[in-house]
Amino acid sequence: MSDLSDLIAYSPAVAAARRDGVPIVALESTIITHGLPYPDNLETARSVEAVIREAGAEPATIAIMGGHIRIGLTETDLEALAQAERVQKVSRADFATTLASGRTGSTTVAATMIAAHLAGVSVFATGGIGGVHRGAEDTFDISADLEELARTPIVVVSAGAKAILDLNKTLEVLETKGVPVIGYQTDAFPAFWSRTSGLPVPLRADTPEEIAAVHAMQARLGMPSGLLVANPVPAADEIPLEDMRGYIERAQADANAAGITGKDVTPFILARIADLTSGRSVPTNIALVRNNAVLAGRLARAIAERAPVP
Ligand code: PSU
Ligand code: MN
Repeated sequence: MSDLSDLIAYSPAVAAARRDGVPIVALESTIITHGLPYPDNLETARSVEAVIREAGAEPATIAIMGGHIRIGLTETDLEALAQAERVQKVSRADFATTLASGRTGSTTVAATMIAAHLAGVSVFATGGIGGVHRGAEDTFDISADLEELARTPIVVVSAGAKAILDLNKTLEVLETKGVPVIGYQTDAFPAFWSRTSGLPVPLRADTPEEIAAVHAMQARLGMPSGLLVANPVPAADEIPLEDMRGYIERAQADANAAGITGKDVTPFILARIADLTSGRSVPTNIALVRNNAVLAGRLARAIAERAPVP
């Protein structure tokens, strides 16, 4: 690949971590601009960065700003992003356009994977990935996150896919595309706010070292795909699926009635669920992201401690 160093801008903290060999964990920014309301979004971004540092790694929140792929944001950047309105939500399809235009874009799971890979970061913590939407047989609405997992070798730590999706179809597509889906200390595929979706998870690991070994083996085999780690929300923070089901159906029906389509669907439904649950879903969302960040920090260390892939 051509030299991209003029396009990539590391924050001072991330540049220092690279110099000192501290493992780095990527974080997305769409969750800040489109996933959570202000000021919960800013508080979450800060606390997620803090737990990664506690785990002995350096957080790198990723965004596109001023014609640069920003790897790591300063406190001032984070504050600006958390309060900004009408920020572009960037996936693979609009990555180049946003970068070329000089506008600000927040990165989805797919775009964060692209940026992390360009920056040599292999572990990424998020809340939940995008997937196959309910009714996709009519709308064809399938998140670009799934395609990215098939083609970019990043370990993505999630609480599964958002329960607003068709989780069964999401798992089917991941299998078709050759993406390992590994339950962390669980045999059930988690459903974001809930510890279990009732669906089995295809693979299981009980330690970060096991996951690091799978990542290394995929690299050795020249397999291009990423790896999805499904880490259930802590029991103390979960909202059981039975409680969520009604809210999800209502939010989906509201989205349909309001004629919401395309990339607005996910943010609309998440905001609607926050309203319908009177904010109860938001603390759970924050707890699961923090929980994923802790595991991602441990994973980044486990990967760094392995002998480099020949
Ligand atoms: N998880 C959250 N909130 C979010 C998202 C994930 O808790 O806002 C974002 C992620 O950035 C994910 C995106 O990549 O939603 C998926 O959007 P779409 O379905 O349009 O691909
Ligand atoms: Mn979509």
